[in-house]
Amino acid sequence: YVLKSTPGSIDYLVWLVQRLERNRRIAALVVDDSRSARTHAAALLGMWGFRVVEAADGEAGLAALEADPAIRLAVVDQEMPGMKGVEFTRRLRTRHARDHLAIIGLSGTQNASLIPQFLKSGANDFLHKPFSREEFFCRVSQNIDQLELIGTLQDLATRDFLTGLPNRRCFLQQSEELLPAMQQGAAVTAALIDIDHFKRINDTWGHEAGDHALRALAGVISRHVEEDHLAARFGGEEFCLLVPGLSESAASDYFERLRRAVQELRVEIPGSQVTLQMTVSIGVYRSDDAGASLSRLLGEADRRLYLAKAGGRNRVNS
Ligand code: GH3
Ligand code: MG
Ligand code: MG
Ligand code: MG
Ligand code: MG
Repeated sequence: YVLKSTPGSIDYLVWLVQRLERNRRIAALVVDDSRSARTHAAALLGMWGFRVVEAADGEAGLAALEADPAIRLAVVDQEMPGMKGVEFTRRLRTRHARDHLAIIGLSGTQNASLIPQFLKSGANDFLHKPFSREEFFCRVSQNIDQLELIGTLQDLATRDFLTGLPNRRCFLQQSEELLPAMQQGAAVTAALIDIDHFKRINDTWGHEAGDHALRALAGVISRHVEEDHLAARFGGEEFCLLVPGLSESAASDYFERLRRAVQELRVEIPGSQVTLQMTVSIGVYRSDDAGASLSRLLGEADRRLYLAKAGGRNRVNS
């Protein structure tokens, strides 16, 4: 990790406090059969703010990880009775990907082939015992920084910047993944939601007011959906939904309620006296054909959206 400023300066203290605050939200697992080595590593991690979970062997380590999803770092000794560190690492990686968990191998031996074995088994890094405090902190911090960076990049790649909803790419990927399970014995409903005459809102009140309207609509949609419904900003002023398990009448009620909630929405534009209103047109396609593809569902919803627009807007067409 990169030390941002001189130790002892105020900047340094601020950096240190931020680091401790961040680490407090993260749990670290130490897997080592030697009680003294385990306690030492745990104490160092504790000093850095981490909540520490200890395990004396591989089986206990695997159980700890299953029980505690807050664990984002595992420090793993090689020489242990039963499962060795390399084998433990291999087993961890089948369940916990690199974007969720960092693994640091540990060993006191000088066996040169051990480091590549750890790395090939999925470890991010390696430390020789005994290690200095400073090296330990550097390696731990660098690995946690990397996890954080991956998280930030994943967020940027999957979330729509303006509204905070999943973006189109994320929606398509998740839908492709979840659609087969959704279609098991249940109908799936796809919908496209498009703001009516949105260009007029931009033209009349400015692009920034338009952005407020988009965020407000995203808020309405977010509050409307339930946990197993997929919602996203599909692009521009168009949003999409994929909802499993609705009967025909439940689907029409669901989208009619959404349409009405948008119609009743009042969007205050900060710094002006303007309060915006908007309406949406919604194209809905419900299918209980378990083989219906995502592109078919969305294509049919789009056709129905077009009809809702042609029919006068501010309506649900299914
Ligand atoms: P219709 O009822 O037929 O859908 O009319 P419309 O005006 O809503 O549709 P049109 O496709 O003509 O215009 C969509 C507008 O949405 C044009 C574009 O500038 C605007 N838009 C797209 N993305 C954004 C955005 O992120 N912010 C703002 N403010 N406007 C956007
Ligand atoms: Mg050991
Ligand atoms: Mg259009
Ligand atoms: Mg529109
Ligand atoms: Mg549009």
